[in-house]
Amino acid sequence: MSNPRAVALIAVLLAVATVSGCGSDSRSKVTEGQNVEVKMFDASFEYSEIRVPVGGSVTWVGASRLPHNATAADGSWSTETVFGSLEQYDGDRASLVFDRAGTYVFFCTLHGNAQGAGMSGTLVVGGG
Ligand SMILES: [Cu+2]
Repeated sequence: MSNPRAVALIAVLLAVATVSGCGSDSRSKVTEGQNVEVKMFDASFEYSEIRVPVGGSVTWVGASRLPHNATAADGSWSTETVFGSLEQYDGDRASLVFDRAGTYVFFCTLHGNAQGAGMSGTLVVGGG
C-alpha cells in the first residue's frame, strides 16, 4: 500500500535535510569584521573561518578549562608572541593585528596540527 500524501511529505523532509546539510559540515562557522573575537573551546575554535580586512584584529579568548593557542601553520604569527605563552586558559585574551593580506591555516599546537587537523581553522586577511 502506498499513501501519496505520506510519500510527498517524506520527499519534502528529505529535501529539507539535504539542503540544510549541504556544502559544509556543522563545524563550519564563519565570522567577519574589523575586530573579531574568537573563543577557544575544548578542542575547537568558535569559528572555523575568520575574515578580517588588512589592519583588522582577532582577539583569541580562552573559553575552556584546557589551555589553547592560535598559531599560523606557516609560523608567521602566534598568540604566544602577545600573550607570552602557548597556554591561554579560561578568560585569557590575546589580540593580534594583521597588516598583511593572506590566507592562513591556523591551529592550536596542543590540540591540532599544521595540516589543519583537529583544533584548527582558516584566517583570511583582506580577502576579496
Ligand atoms: Cu587547544
